[in-house]
Amino acid sequence: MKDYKRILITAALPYANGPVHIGHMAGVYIPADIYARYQRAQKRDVKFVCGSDEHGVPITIRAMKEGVSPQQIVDKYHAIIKNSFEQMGISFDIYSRTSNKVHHETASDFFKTLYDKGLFEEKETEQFYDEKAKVFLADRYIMGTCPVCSNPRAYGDQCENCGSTLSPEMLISPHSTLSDAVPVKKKTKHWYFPLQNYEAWLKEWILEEHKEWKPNVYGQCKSWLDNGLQPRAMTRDSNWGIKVPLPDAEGKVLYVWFDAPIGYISATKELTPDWSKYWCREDTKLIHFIGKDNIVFHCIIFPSMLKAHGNFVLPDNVPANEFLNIEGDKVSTSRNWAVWVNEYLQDFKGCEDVLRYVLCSNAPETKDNDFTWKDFQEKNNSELVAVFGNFVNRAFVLMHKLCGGKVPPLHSNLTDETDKALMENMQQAALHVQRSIEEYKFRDALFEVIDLARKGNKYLQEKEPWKKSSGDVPDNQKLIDNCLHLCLQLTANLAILINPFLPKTAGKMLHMMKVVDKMLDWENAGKIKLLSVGYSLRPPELLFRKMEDTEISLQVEKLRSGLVSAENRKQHAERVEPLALSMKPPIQYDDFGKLDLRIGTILSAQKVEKADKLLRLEIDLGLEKRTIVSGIAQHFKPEEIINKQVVVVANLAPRKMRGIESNGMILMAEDQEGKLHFVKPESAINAGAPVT
Ligand code: B3M
Ligand code: ZN
Repeated sequence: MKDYKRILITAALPYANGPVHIGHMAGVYIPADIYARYQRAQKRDVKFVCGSDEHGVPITIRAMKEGVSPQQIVDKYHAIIKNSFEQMGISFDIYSRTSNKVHHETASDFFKTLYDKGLFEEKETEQFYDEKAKVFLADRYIMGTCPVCSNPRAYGDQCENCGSTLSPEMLISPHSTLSDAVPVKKKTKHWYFPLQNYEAWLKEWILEEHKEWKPNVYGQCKSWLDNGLQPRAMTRDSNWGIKVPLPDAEGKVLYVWFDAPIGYISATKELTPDWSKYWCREDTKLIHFIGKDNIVFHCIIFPSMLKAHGNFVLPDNVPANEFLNIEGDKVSTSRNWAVWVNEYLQDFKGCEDVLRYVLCSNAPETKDNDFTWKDFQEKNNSELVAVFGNFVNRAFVLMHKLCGGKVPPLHSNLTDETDKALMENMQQAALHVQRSIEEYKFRDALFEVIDLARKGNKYLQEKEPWKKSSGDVPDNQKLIDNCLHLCLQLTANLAILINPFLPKTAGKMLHMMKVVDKMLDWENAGKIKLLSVGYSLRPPELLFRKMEDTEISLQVEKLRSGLVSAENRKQHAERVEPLALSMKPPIQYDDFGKLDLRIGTILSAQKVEKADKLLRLEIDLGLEKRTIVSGIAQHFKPEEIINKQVVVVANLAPRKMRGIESNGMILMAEDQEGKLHFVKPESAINAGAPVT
């Protein structure tokens, strides 16, 4: 093991051609984030970089389908993706994008360096060309039957069904994805990188020096190397991308898989003037988190480029994951068989950690795995709520009830074997979690944390401090003290251990314990004196809520009803996610005239019990007051909106919500981020004024 001084963590740059789905999260971003948070807790020098991949065919195809420019596509999806990551608590030090100037310069310079070293082979070859669309058909512009698995929808660069890397020539009965035309061959010039020259070195570097890489990664590399490497074109005919920085290269751009990984370097440059410390010194530990379809690019092609360039470090590890299926079926964006993170965040506000939990405990670390909504509910209800949340809650409730809300002392002379075993468990768990994370075994690590909470519950069950409170035996209070002292120290330990996985939950626990972030430093893990005796703690807050059957079946239904069948897939592709939300069909003036819209003033607002989305509003409508229940609780604090004016649909038939009769509705506007804003008059006017 090398003695590393700093750690540079990269997560695959998602294509900005659509939102991210839970498969991306489980495979790449959640493991990368756990690793980054853990390393920061170890107080190591860490940088965690990522950004949007904004070039290549996936972008231009999406632009054509939506009938807008590639720039509009990347702007739209970059914002959506960035927002999803932020809300999910993915703690990138920077989330950049490959359309940035610094990236264009860095990638250009990289290409120039290899060119000046005479490393490219310039070749004119015949390539597939679509005469209708007047485009050369590389990568995803061309489709056909996969020679490996016979999937009829394999792309010119890859088969999404079996994961094979392909070239257009390998496809059986190829056709253009743009026009469906059968392509013809046409001459074009490109710059090829002679991968075969790096074969011997790669064999040594990977097959000999990195035997510790995950078997799925090592195996894929070995099979590539056993099959022999070929020169690979590093340029494309296109006008979207980074221009080839050579004089006679009109209409040529860098191949997206040439520029995208260099994006890791550009993002680091953008992050810190110290970037070269992370990229150019041997004592940096570079780790690439990716999905299995990116293995060859990160283990073979990019390292060969880095080696050829000569100035940069090579990855120490590439802990790629397999794929996450959904309800037994492969994720397919064209069939819309996916759970989109931005939609999850809308539907399950405040439950970001639940998704992190389920996706980590179910991560496809060694083989493809399955996500089901039932399992999501089950894991939430029987592990997060019933084990982890329950233990923390019991410890706090009992401490308030039996120890006056303060951390009780530990009377060492009275500790027994059960107490000692619990202390031992805390220390062991910390070591185990640490070892597993360092070995990229995040599922095992998380299991260990929950298991420790489970042991806490068992301990409480055995000790039954609530039964001891009668007070007639002299040592009773001391025994209660010991039990709750240890339970609270265990809670503090659980906060440290869960922090890399469920950071928001750890934050809530810190708040309850009234301690600062520093307590979460990893050096505290396994210690049994984290909370001082006599220190008063806050009342418990609910860490997790139960997931009801109805919300789960709604999700299953949503998934099934969103499924696009093979036949109408084409229309769907043209229809999905237009930049402006699709308009509703026209109505007559009379339809509009039926609405009675009024200006109202909010007189009071309060949360509706057991409904985290609802506020109960009393609204002044001029001649009368109204009660309106509105689903805006996650956007506004009740006290913030008193006296605000709103537009009310005043003649909406009454409706009961959570037992409260709601008489009307208020109008809201939703912004790009999904945040709600009131629609209101420019300056205050009389309540009851009609809106016409
Ligand atoms: N954008 C491919 C993908 O999303 C690609 C990753 C680039 S990492 C440098 O699968
Ligand atoms: Zn295939």
